[in-house]
Amino acid sequence: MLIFATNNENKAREVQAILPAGIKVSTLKEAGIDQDIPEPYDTLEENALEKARVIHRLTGNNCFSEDTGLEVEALDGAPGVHSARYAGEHRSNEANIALLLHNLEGKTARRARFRTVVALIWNNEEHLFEGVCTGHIAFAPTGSGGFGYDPIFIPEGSDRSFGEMTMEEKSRYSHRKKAVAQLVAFLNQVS
Ligand code: ITT
Repeated sequence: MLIFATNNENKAREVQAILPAGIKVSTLKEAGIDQDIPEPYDTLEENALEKARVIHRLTGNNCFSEDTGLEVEALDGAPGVHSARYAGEHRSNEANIALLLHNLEGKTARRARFRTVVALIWNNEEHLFEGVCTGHIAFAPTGSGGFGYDPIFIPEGSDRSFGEMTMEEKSRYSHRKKAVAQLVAFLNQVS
């Protein structure tokens, strides 16, 4: 069994749609694990590893996790690793988006990127994979698809936000798709 150590159902849905049929993954919920995993560190890499380590210690299973951040150039990389709690501990997507748009008011330079780090523990060894999607922050939210910051992120090569895309369309550009593609390549090599 390979466990995906996440409590975020949107992430789980996206990752499961990306994985080929031959790679079977259980989410924490499916594995019957009810555990809130801390993300105490200042880098995506350390947080992703910590999540995978907690679940590996608990279950002894091969497992992976991922940590994602939205890095905005004009804000020196913020919200970055703090993306989930940008507007406070209540982790509200609407409040996070409102604060980000507020902090970018009057700024025309709106380049940004999503970065996903996948941490895999496979036969007691740790591996990291990274996926980046560059684009820019819109002036207002559009669409009701996706999750998190999707309604205000327009990937390079499109004029629509992730919020306006289906999951399959988002995956053509996405940070998560690129990181998971590397995970899949690794798993195909070793299994
Ligand atoms: P885990 O259980 O996997 O830790 P999480 O919800 O805590 O799930 P993250 O810390 O990785 O996930 O997410 C950081 C923030 O970035 C959070 O506000 C998400 O909504 C947002 N986010 C992550 N991936 C995103 C994506 O593909 N599109 C838009 N927003 C995203």
